[in-house]
Amino acid sequence: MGERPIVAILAGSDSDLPQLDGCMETLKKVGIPHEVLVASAHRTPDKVREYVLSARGRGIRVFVAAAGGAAHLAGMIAAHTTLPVIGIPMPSSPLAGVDSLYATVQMPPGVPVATVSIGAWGATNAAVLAAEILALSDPALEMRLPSLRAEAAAKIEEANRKRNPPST
Ligand code: RP5
Repeated sequence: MGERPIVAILAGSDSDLPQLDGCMETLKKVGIPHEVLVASAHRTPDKVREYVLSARGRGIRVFVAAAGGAAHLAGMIAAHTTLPVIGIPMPSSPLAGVDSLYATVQMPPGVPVATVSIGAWGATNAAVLAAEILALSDPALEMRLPSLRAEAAAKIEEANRKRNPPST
């Protein structure tokens, strides 16, 4: 996508990226330019801070942050910006994402992280939620959003057609 990114997707590790395919695909489907950065709240804290502080000036409007275990990435981003932050808890550790869910969702009052479900489900929903936020000030995007729901409904109907083929 050649346009300037308006959604920033941060992942705490390279190992999180396979969970995030649905996020990128969904943003692409509705034509939202985005960029992806691997940066860790614990391993590269300065990189996260610098990236977040420069993001608004570069056109970023929504952050999506995916991290696992003691998942502080989304919260750390939220600490440095008043742009909306969507957190995706990753199922990386032996606790399978329950740890990441608690770490991401339990932000103190005043510094919110909109937390979606664990793993790939949450990754897709993070993109949909980002699109819904951006659509509030983008009528053309608003018009494109129903296509996502229509696609999901069509899949259900296709499953029914396969299960109950029309009799000839
Ligand atoms: C977290 O630790 C990352 O977000 C990842 O989910 C998890 C494991 O990271 P790696 O050890 O695979 O780099 O910070």
